[in-house]
Amino acid sequence: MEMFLKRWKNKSDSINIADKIADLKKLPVPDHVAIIMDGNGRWAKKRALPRIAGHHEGMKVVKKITKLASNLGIKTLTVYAFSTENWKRPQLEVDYLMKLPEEFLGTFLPELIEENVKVQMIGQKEAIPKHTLNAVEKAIRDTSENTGMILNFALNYGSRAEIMLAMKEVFKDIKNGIIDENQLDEQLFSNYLMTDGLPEPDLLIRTSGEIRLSNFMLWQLAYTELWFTDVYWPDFSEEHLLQAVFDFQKRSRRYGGV
Ligand code: V07
Repeated sequence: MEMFLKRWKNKSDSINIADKIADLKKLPVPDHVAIIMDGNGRWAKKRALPRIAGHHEGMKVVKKITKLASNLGIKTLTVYAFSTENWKRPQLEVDYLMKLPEEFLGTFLPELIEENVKVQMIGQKEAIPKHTLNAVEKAIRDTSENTGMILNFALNYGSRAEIMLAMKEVFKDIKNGIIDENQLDEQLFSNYLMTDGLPEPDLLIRTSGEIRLSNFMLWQLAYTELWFTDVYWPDFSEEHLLQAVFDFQKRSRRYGGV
């Protein structure tokens, strides 16, 4: 009996979600969604688990949300996996985090290829351990011909560092006569950012009740709709993403109506 109820519940849940996806697709969905996946440590603490248990649970949620985003027709999903500030965490926690890309891709890369997802990354590669970078770069190579959703990992990413690096490249190109300083405008400058080629996010989601940007995509978020929830990232469900997209469409209708 319990088994039957559980199966029935799951079935009705998924029908419900399929209906919601179909409904949301009747209106424009955001092309680019960016997510600050906060609250993994707090999720673990609440359950008296080690912080790494929260990170591991959070990684599983990335897989679930990637699949849904792809099904919704979102063209780019950027997820903030590791900030330049995160190096300050205890060494063992950093070591664990740096194994997550390998674990994620070890089980999920075949599915990403199957789903036609293209993996990319933004962030400074230099400080990332070789074993981590090798796994990420293999995923980027193996999916480079894919034409579906771009899954963009922000890994060792910080927005001010990104802007400073861009500025230095601009100076270098001006000095070497590759560009003229009179040519420099917002459009040309944005080509020097790590997000070159990607549209700016239409929707930013941040979990876990923090109402800040925390050095994430400062340039790119200038016109982005912001959506916050108190839910910890490991508790973020399909319903939450559907709600965020629904709210985004509601706002677009309000401002879009002439
Ligand atoms: C990380 C899980 C999600 C919550 C935030 C912190 C912990 C997926 C990746 C990943 C990164 C690159 C890649 C494939 C997967 C990841 C880190 C942390 C460092 F190519 N989740 N996740 N990387 N968390």
